Amino acid sequence: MRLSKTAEGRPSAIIDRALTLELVRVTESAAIAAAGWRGKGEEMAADQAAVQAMEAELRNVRVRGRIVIGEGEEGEADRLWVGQSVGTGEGPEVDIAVDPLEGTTLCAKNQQDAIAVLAMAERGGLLNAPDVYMTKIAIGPEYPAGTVDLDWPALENVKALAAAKGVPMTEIVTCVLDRPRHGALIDELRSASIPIKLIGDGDIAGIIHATNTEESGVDIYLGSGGAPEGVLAAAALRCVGGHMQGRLILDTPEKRAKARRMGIEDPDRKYSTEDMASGDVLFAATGVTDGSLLPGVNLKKSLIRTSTLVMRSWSRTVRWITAEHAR
Ligand code: VTB
Repeated sequence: MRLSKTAEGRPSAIIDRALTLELVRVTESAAIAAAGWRGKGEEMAADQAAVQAMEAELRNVRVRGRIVIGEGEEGEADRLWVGQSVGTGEGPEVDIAVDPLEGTTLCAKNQQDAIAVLAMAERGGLLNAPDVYMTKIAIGPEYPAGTVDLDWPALENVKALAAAKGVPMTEIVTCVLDRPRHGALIDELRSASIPIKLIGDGDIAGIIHATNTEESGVDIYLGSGGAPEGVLAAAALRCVGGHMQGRLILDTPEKRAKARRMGIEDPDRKYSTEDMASGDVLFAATGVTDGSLLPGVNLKKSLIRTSTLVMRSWSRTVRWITAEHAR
């Protein structure tokens, strides 16, 4: 993955860099728990195992943490609900977004790219997004801001990106979640022979790939996915660079009311990466199944090997940590 040496802002006095390793332990633990459920067709059980392990490991992290993206609202989820306090209760006040098992279906079917994910920021640094859909667009850091726009038609974005990259439109690889709701988008792209990498789940990885074209082959991410995943992807992009925009899809009065309860005043707001994840941000993801982003948990006879990507926005440090855990 490319590194930009132009760190933004200042090192946070709040977030201690030693916390990065603490976060690795948290996502490792969730991934190992979920790995026991790979290929067993039990999405709920896999998710519950990851949630339980992540919550338990978070208790050891020296922060006064508050979950802002979690498993549901208080009363809806038993663990890692929005508003839940986590951490030892000492140390910095931080906000935490979690997806203990991103891609439960991928894990249940033992398919590529299930990951355990967590992001941490200073209090107030992560958008408190309701569990609704979000339309998203993302490209890499090598393009100037404004190269593409969420409000332009898909083909216009592909055209603008092709011009900026200096290649024909038909060489711009788009990444889209394979869903019936994307029928019109897919038809539009196909009508101009634009290649589409259709993914079954896992748009956090899809968005990260769009920022890392040389390795992933993906130029742009388009379409709608979960809003919580959108905030987690924005946290990742603050660390690796890239441009992302998102807008919540609040198409019913219930969803708008829920968003309002969560502090969202303007239901039509177009969010930038910074609007979704600001200040100093840490991001960690551990592979559950083998994938394009990370190898999965490797259960060996006497040890368990995990692979984790952990990064920090201030320093733009990207670490790939392979760990061996005794069984
Ligand atoms: C995406 C994807 C997730 O949900 O956000 C998607 O990243 C959106 O919801 O892995 P739908 O499945 O309803 O389209 C997942 O696929 C599952 O959480």
